[in-house]
Amino acid sequence: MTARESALSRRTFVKGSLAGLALAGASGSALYGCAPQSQKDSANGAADAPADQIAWSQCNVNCGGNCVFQWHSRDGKIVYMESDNTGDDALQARACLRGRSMRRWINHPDRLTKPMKRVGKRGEGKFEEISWDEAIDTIASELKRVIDTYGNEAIYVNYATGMYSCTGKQPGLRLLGMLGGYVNQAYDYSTNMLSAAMPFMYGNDKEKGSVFGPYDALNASSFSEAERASDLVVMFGNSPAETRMGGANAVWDFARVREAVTKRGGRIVNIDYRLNESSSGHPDEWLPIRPGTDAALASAIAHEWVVNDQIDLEFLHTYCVGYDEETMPESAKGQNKSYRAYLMGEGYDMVEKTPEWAAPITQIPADTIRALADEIAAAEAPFIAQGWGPQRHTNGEDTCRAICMLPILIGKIGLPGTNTGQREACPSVSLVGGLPFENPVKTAIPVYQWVNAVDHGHEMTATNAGISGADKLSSDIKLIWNYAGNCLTNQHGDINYTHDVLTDENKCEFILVWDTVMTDSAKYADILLPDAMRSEQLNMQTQGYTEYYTAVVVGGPAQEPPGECRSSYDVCADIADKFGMKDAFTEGKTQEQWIQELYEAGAEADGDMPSWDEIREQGVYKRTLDPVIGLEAFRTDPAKNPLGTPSGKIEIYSEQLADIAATWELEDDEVINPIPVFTPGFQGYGSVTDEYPLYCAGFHHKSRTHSSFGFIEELEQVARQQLWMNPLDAEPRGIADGDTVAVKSPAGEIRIEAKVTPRIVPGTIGIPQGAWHNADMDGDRVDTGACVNTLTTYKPTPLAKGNGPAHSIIAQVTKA
Ligand SMILES: Nc1nc2c(c(=O)[nH]1)N[C@H]1C(S)=C(S)[C@@H](COP(=O)(O)OP(=O)(O)OC[C@H]3O[C@@H](n4cnc5c(=O)[nH]c(N)nc54)[C@H](O)[C@@H]3O)O[C@H]1N2
Ligand SMILES: Nc1nc2c(c(=O)[nH]1)N[C@H]1C(S)=C(S)[C@@H](COP(=O)(O)OP(=O)(O)OC[C@H]3O[C@@H](n4cnc5c(=O)[nH]c(N)nc54)[C@H](O)[C@@H]3O)O[C@H]1N2
Ligand code: SF4
Ligand SMILES: [Mo]
Repeated sequence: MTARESALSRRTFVKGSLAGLALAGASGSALYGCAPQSQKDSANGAADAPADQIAWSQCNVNCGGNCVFQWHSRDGKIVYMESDNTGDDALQARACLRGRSMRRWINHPDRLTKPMKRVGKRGEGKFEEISWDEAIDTIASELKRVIDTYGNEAIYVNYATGMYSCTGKQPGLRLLGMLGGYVNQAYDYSTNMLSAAMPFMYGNDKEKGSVFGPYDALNASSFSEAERASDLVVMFGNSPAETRMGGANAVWDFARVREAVTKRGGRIVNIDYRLNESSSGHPDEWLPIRPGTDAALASAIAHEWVVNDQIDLEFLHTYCVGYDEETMPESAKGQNKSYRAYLMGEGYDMVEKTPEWAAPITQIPADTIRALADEIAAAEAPFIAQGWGPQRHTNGEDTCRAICMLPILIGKIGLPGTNTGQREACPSVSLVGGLPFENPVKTAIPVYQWVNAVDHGHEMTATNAGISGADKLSSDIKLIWNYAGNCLTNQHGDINYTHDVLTDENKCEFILVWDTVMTDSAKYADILLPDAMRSEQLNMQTQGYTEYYTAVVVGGPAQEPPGECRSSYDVCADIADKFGMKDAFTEGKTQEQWIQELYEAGAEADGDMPSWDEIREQGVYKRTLDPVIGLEAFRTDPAKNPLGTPSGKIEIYSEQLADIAATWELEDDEVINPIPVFTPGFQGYGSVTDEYPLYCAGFHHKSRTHSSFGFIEELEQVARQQLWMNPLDAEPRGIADGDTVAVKSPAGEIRIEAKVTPRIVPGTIGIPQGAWHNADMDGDRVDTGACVNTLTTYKPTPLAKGNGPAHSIIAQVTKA
């Protein structure tokens, strides 16, 4: 496909614009397949129905799709939505059912429409409407008080992903930066353990041109490359059909991968604790595995390859450090610390990692492990990819590296059709930037540590809590700025514990929440602001992080924001005014002017994007990217293109990790390993008890994006919040499909409907993450909303200090 894939869309486009939306002509609307009856009548001249106003927008939730919305409005009110119908239909970013329900969200009677202040206890959810003046005064004076009393490191901008656009969250960051800054966050909730651990293996060094990113196209190959040249796809906990659902999203790429690979006589193997929707209904092989044990499976496959002489020694000796004694760094030579010594039971735990060893851990029979080892070794171009489920465990830091050992050991890296073991690549191109901001504060906390930083930040250091940019925190967190996120409670770990920390007003003194509906996190606000949604203002966003195409969407507004909702840009400008900084904040520009300027800067840098006037007309600009092969340059010439590791090679053994393990303050059950070994982790393999005899893991659910859309009843009807449970576990408990059950973990208790199904490995239950927490927090705290974070325990992982407990839980289930 050519770069200017948008040519067709320009010809067929139905005109829409900012103020005074142009009316679509009857012939224009007839170009779209699914115009409603009144429109079709109008096109035929049968009735005199009013023509729609058209405005473009995008789905801004954090699923990475950034699917295209084409809003149809009448009398200034959205009436229905079409999705992307521009250009080549193989490249249409068509919205999934969630995106297509956005109108129900935007026009929901529960929309927040006025600023409010808390009148009850924190978390109780009692608020009183106030004026914007009062809200802005309070926010400005609290910011001033906290900065004057505790310094800027007492301000924390909570992790929040509900609004992807070039504005939205950015105005707040720009404002806070101008006020002296805020404590930064390292990593994210998506790839927390992987982002912390993988750079030790594949490197991260800007000067060497090897920068690590969990979403990048440097360390991973694209699905389009698998489609082009792979003959076997092995996926560990990766479900594009659920987590990248929209039109031009990876689910579509994956469908094409399946077609191409099977045509070549190859297969797709999906390793997951449940039969996920990416493989159900297809002839792929599902290998049910106990969650959190992928490193044991990888070790056993590796062991097979060693004993059958299927290892690529030449590759390991040329490109890697630490496979065997020959390539161990000086500091670790002669101590049986190589990866091979681990596999053969000559070092570390002194246990040989045979398939028979792995079988009871993983629940995968030894013969099946052997067959898989043979199949991968025999493939010409195995494409091995892991989703982010396996790393979102308490042993995730080792698991993600252990999976990457598979392509490394057989030298299937940097070659056509292969992948590095990471998730398939996402485009590294952003066509447009966001509102600029700069944070003078350089100190960062690992993202999952914020509750600890509220509770006892002053005790947190580089070696006991993973603080970076400084040796320690200078203050506890005293002010939380929470824009478009539900991570105060719902999406963070251990809601019951977090509630106790947040309700102590001596700890965090001020909480600002900015949302569109009354979420569980919003209940903890001291000031709660209503936001105008993207489709209610001029908006722009570049492509998401999941498709191998690049795009930019510019459009809106499709209707006026309800009540007193305003854009965050305008509100932040008013707060800046209280500090005498309005002009510096706005630079004399409106949000619309910023967006145009950002677009034009992107277009100029790209050289191929349409003009501002053109994009305002066509709404969408997109083009495909060429397939990429992860680490191809390194494979071709490792001397010229070294990795960003200290040795410039793939570090199977990391001296840096060995150093961290020796110098950090760790608890007895916290282990950091220089090589990727199998460790059970906290509430991992072997930790079940009589009281909590089941393993419990989570997964991302198709009826929501996290908690977003969680209140749209129609979506809940499509894919209900249910507990997955194998009949082998349900029957002895007298539980039948559809029963309401109680799930109890060491952290809390929920009520949920049981889905009794052989689609989950026995001994483990599965709960979709993101359901809306609903409990009497002054009473029994039993969560009838069935939010999985009522069950997770707040214990950050050893290296990343991350949200591994998200998928590592032990539990008991009883009939409620
Ligand atoms: N146990 C467990 N916990 C998890 C995970 C897990 O797998 N298991 N996954 C984790 C991951 S990967 C992530 S990314 C996080 C995500 O956690 P969050 O970033 O909190 O994501 P959402 O739950 O989607 O919350 C987004 C919020 O933004 C709001 N919003 C939407 N549009 C607008 C807008 O226009 N303006 C404003 N102001 N607000 C808006 C929504 O109403 C919603 O409250 O959750 C993490 N939590
Ligand atoms: N529909 C929908 N799409 C989304 C989101 C959403 O909430 N809903 N969230 C978006 C965001 S922000 C993110 S970060 C991504 C998340 O993307 P991922 O992190 O990849 O999603 P998960 O569902 O947590 O995990 C992927 C798969 O891993 C499996 N799994 C869990 N633990 C293990 C394990 O130990 N071993 C193995 N082999 N498999 C395991 C799960 O059953 C699941 O099928 O998705 C994005 N897309
Ligand atoms: S796939 Fe994701 S971005 Fe696309 S419409 Fe669905 S929720 Fe929105
Ligand atoms: Mo995420």
